Amino acid sequence: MKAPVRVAVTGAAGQIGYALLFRIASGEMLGKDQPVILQLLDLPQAQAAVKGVMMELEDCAFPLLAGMVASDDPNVAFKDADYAILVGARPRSKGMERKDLLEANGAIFTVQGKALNDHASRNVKVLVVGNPANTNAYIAMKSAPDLPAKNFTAMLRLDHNRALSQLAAKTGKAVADIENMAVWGNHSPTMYADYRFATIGGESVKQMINDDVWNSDVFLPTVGKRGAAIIEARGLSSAASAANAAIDHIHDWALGTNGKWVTMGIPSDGSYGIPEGVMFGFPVTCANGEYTIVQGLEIDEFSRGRINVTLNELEEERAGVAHLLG
Ligand code: NAX
Repeated sequence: MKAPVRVAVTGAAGQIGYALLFRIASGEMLGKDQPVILQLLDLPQAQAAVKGVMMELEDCAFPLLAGMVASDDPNVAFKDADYAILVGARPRSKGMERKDLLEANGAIFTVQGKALNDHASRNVKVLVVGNPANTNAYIAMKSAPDLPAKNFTAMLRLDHNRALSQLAAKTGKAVADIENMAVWGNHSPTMYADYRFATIGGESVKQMINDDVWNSDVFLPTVGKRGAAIIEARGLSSAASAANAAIDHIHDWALGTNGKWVTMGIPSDGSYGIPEGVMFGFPVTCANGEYTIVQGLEIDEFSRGRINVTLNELEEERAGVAHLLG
C-alpha cells in the first residue's frame, strides 16, 4: 500500500463538501490504492457540523481513510497538504454588490493562500471551487509567492462536463465518446464552451450539428446559465455535480488524461493572447502530475469575440482585487 497523502478540503460542512468527502475517502479521486488523510477546514460555527460529517465518514469504514483532522484554522488544515480543495467561500447575500463580494472573498483567499504558502507541501495541488472561482484562485496564488504559480487552479470542469452532456443529447451519442472539447475563460455565464474541435468516433461534432444558431442561441446560453437553472429547479445550487467535477479535475491532474482534453482554470502562460498570470480556462491534457495547454488551435472571429468577453470580465475582477494584493 502507498503512503497516505493529505487532502485539505475547505467548506467541509457545506453541501458540496458533503457530496465530495465520501468520494475522496472511497478512492474515487486519487485511486483505489491511495490512502488519504482528510484535513477539514470550516468556520468556527460550523465545527459541530464538521464533526457530524466526520462521524459519518468513520461509519463508512473506508479502507483508504487513514486519518482525519478538523480545524477552523487554515494553518492547521493546510499543514503538509498534498492537495487542497478550496470550496468554502462567501456567498453573495441579498443586496451585496459584486465589489463587496470580491472584497469578502479577497479577505478569505489572501489568508488561505498565505497559509498554503507557509504550511502546505511544496508540491501541493490547489483547486479553487468557491466563487468567484477564477479570481479566488488568482488571489490565493498571488498570496503564496513561495509556491509555484502553476500549482493553483480554478474549477471549470463543471462547465466542461455540462457542455459534454449537452452535446451528447444533441447528437444522440454517448458522452464518453466525445473528444477534444474545450472551455475558455471564467467560471461564469461568460465562459466560452467551444466544440469546434470536438469529435465523436473521429467525426466532427460541428459538422454533425451544423447549426451555428443552435451554438450561439441554445448551446452557449444553456451551458452558461446551467447553474441558475439548477437553483431554479432544486432550490439549491449545484452540489453533487460540482463535487463530481472537483473529483474529475484532481483525478485527471494527478493521474493523467491519456491524451484526452479536459478544461482547467490555470494561470495563463500567454498562450492564445491571454495575458500571463490571468486565471483562465484552457483546454489541457495531463500527464505525470502536470497539465499542458493544448496548443495550435485556430481562434476564429466568433471565438475571439467570446474569449475577449470572458477575458474582460476576469480583468475587471482582477482590477477589483488588486488593492488587496499589495
Ligand atoms: P454551502 O454554503 O453549502 O457551504 C459552504 C461552506 O463553506 C459552509 O460550511 C461555510 O461555513 C464554509 N465557509 C465559508 N467561509 C469559509 C472560510 N473562510 N473557510 C472555511 N470554510 C468556509 O455552499 P456550497 O453549495 O457547498 O458551495 C460552495 C462554493 O462553491 C460556493 O462559493 C459556490 O458558489 C461554489 N460553486 C462553484 C462551482 C464551480 O463550478 N466552480 C459550482 C458549484 C458552486 O456554485
